[in-house]
Amino acid sequence: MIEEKNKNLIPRPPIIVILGHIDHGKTSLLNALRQSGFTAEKPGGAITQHIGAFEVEKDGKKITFIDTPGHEAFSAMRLRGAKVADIAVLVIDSCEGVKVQTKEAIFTIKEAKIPMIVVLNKIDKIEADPERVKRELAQENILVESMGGKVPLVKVSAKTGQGILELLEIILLITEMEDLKTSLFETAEGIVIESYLDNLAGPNATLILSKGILKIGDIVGTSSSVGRIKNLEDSYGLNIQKVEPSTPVKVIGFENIPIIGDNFKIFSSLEEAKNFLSPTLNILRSNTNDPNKTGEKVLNLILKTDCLGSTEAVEGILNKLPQEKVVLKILKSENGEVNESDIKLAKTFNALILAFRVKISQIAQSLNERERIRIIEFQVIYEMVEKIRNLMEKMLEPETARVNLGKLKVLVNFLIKQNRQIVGGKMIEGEIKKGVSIEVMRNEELVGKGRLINLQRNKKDIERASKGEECGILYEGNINIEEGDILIIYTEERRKREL
Ligand SMILES: Nc1nc2c(ncn2[C@@H]2O[C@H](COP(=O)(O)OP(=O)(O)OP(=O)(O)O)[C@@H](O)[C@H]2O)c(=O)[nH]1
Ligand SMILES: [Mg+2]
Repeated sequence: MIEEKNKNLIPRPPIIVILGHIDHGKTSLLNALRQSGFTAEKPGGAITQHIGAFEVEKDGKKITFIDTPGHEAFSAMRLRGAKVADIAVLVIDSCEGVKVQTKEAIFTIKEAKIPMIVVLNKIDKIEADPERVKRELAQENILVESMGGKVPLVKVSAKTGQGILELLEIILLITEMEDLKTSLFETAEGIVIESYLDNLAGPNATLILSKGILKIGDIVGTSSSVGRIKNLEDSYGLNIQKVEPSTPVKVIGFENIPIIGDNFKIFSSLEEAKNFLSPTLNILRSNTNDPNKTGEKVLNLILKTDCLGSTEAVEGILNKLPQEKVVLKILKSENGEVNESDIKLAKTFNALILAFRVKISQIAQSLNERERIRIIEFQVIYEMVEKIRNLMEKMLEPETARVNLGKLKVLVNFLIKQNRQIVGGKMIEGEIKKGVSIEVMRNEELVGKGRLINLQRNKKDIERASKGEECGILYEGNINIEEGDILIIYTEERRKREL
């Protein structure tokens, strides 16, 4: 029986996950690997905020690459990438060396128990110091081949193309050793790599099959969504009729966006697929009422994002903000453009709308001309986080900090007119300057408070007077100042409170 089954097994292309610290050149490397002239999803240098899957062909052999973001907020995406992959490529900037997310990636790769290839990128730069990076890797218990270890290392420049062929060859070599097999005769199943809501085409998902063949017209289901496949698109944007294991494919036909990381299967009917839907799904999305959040003030938020991966990252990073003083409450978190009901909800709960990589619908825009709900549109996660942090800090009462500047001994009171007086005196400590507040001390007791209106010497305005100097002041306050009084000069600064 087993033998019979084995006969059906055929080799399948390897799935390679590209991991590494932010900006170390993962997406650039992938572009270089594709070397096909196709423009990538994002220009080099922009922060990757999505997982991307692409297929590359070398000597007639297919290889699937999964690009992951290096920003700290996306650890869940990196983890998922490593879970579906057969081999990991750890990209390290040869000038920067091992960084926080490099270490995280090493941990993730070890957890996934998959072979690793170290790529030292940006080798074209004069600051490149591969030997230092190798030593840093050794400290993380990664011994590369030239250091007597087993982990292959390739020096690469995504910019010039140096080392790219060598990397492809190493990948194919490891693939042969891994002996990756699949069957085309079993019912198709696999994993959801990415999903998002396209305003025109509807729910959109990128899938990778582990076995079987997926065709247009098939009924697919995950624990979160079902649908009949209307369209299949390969990683070059070309429409295809069917797809085999390991090749990433964009699928249109799901009734709503499936959760990324979910497994999918083929069903014989929509009813059967719907039975597979998880009844506990909503629990997953209601993570906002954390009892640990105790702050006395609340900032209500409505979160609109382009895909579930973004939702997860944005929620994750918002939850990391300190919330002892101001609590962030996410009223609703959803994929898709900002719509009329978001504006209405925001109005009811005095909420702020965060729009991450999504548009605002026409109707919502015109409604908002009247409602004037604050909508923050953003493309880059950490810029948004700083904005929210600022808004939270603005909600806190400012702290006033008192700074004592000096003391003046009153020698004479020239004139009293209502609550204003002209007083002459000598600075016995520190200094006095315009804009200060004044406390009046008599026999070491506080008898009154006021402020400085003007400062003069010899009837001319001056900016300041220091210890030992005499000056005349125009004082406004609630007490008649007498000869011999000591005036305490101080300022009160209002400081923004921190979270
Ligand atoms: N000189 C040089 N610059 C490179 C090389 N590879 C990438 N870069 C530059 O490094 C910057 C970051 O490159 P990306 O490919 O966006 O880096 P990334 O690792 O995908 O970044 P995230 O996805 O945000 O984690 C860009 O400005 C690239 O042009 C290289 O081999 N040589
Ligand atoms: Mg990138």
